[in-house]
Amino acid sequence: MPPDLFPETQVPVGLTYLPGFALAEEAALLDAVATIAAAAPFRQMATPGGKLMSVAMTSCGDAGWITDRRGYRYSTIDPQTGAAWPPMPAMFRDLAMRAATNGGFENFIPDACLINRYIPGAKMTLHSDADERDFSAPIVSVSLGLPAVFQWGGAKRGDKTTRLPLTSGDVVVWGGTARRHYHGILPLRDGEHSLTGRSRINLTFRLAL
Ligand code: MD3
Ligand code: FE
Repeated sequence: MPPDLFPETQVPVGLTYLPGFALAEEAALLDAVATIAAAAPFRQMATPGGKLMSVAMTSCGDAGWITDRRGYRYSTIDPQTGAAWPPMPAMFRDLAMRAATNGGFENFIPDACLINRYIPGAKMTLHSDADERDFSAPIVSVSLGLPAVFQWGGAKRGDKTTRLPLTSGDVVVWGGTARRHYHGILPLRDGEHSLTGRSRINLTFRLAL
């Protein structure tokens, strides 16, 4: 194919931004997060390098994402409680599936939801999500509470990054090439949100197992 017919900038990356897609469900989603956290508390985990992450995490569904000195991985058991993760609420799965369909992924059925909690100053350094079994499935993210600045890189860690503000109710479907891109969250700015107070909650729906 002549390259000028399909320049790099027009290659479909598989990223679909749905601003405000979850706005009507904000309060119900946060209620469900509180129920999940009552059974599987938010916790700051250590990276394999031994550093405590600034983001507190929990999970629901068939598997949860964990990290410790042995590495990053999915586990069907919450190591903190010794029990299975709380089940994924039907409204979580429904929202993720509706968003995925909007992004062109009609058969996405997530089996895991990682729940991240940021307080002012908390951040997520540039990384690529690589612990899932099947990269052809998208990841659906839902932002709740305080706004954050998302950092969007390329296929390699050193690639140049751009910034995208994410506010409460925003949903993004990350599929195709976008699925392997480096990304992160800049240190959260202090503020007050009517439903979450001084915090941001992010849900990511994944096909992990
Ligand atoms: C692009 N979370 O949990 S959500 C993560 O806001 C994570 O808590 C951030 O990165 C947060 O792994 C960003 C947006 C996001 C999530 C997963 C992705 C973007 C992604 C996976 C692949 C590509
Ligand atoms: Fe990520």
